Amino acid sequence: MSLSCETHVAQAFSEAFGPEPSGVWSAPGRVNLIGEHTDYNEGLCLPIALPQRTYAAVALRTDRRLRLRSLQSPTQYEIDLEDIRPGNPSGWGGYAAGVLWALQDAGHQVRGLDLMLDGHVPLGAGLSSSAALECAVAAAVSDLMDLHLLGDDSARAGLAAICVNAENTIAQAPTGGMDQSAALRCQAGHGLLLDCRDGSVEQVPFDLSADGLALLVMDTRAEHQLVDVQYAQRRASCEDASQQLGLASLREVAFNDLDQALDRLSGNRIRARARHVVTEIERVRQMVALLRAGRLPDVGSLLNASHASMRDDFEISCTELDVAVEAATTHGALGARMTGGGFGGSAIALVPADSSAKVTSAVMDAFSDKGFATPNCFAVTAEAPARRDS
Ligand code: GAF
Repeated sequence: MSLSCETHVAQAFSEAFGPEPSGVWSAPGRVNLIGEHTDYNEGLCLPIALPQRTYAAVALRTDRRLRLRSLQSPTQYEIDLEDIRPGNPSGWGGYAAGVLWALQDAGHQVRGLDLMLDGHVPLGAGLSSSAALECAVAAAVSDLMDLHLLGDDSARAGLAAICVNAENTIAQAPTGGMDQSAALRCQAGHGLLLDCRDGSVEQVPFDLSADGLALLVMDTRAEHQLVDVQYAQRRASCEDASQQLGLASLREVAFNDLDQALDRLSGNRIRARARHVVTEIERVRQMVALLRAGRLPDVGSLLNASHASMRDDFEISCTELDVAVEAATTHGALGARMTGGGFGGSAIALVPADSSAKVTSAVMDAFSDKGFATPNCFAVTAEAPARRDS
């Protein structure tokens, strides 16, 4: 009989540290259904929490030392809370230790801890394994230190902001915050409509089985160079565009005023970046309206338009992602798009459930024809946010 994920990580904790952990917490990876590179533009996005989760077995210590272990990495960390700073520790330890640092930065009293991680969110697949790690650790620390940050949505919004600070400041990744909100604030069976201007959320029904549909993740296994640099460049271009327009962010450009706004920007490239953001926010609105009207099967063209916008205007796709989307849509998917930061990682396809196998094999064949690595294709549903498991 196979062990549950909770039992497995708890046993690994005991083998590494001796006693049993105080408990096990977990947080999910995410796919974003639509609304890409909108979060740092104060826009809208619509992620779901994945069934794939990262598990953290944790016990508090009486001193201020952190001992960090992972079943996915031979790297071990031992560090005092006082020594955590931007870039230190580096690697995955920065995401875990960064959460302790950010909790202190937010004014909470924290202590040292022993931590064993077991990550089931595919790494490097653009499915937010790092946010899942941060949020599993944050959930554990909140419970163990009685911080009460895992309660209602407003408490969870505060904890998400702390995890974003950890990622931006200690792990030094200039990301926008969607992923931590997804891991902490999504609900099963729903997409999370996140308004990144004021942090408010709405739960939008996302019931694939009611319509006989499935959502396929196609992890291309493509990892391209300079992803971090490219992400930062896109962010800088958006800031440049909003500055040229004299606006706080591109969110302030109304969709109906897009053409006039584009006329006021200098350079085709920056116009294309702004066009992606403004049209993508509008696509989120349209998709939410369709979902609320019970018209999930009709969202395919929005997914396709989103992909085209990321490929042509925001230029964050890559050949592998384009091939996956093209193969899926020509073999029965209702729509498909890359998801996440881009330059590799995963695409998603909305498919009739009885066409899943056909679409998957079409994608595999297309990759094989091109000589690409074999993609990892699997169906996902909208699942629960970060929680205590045992
Ligand atoms: C990555 C980032 F972490 C998010 O903040 C978001 O910008 C996303 O890329 C693109 O939508 O996942």
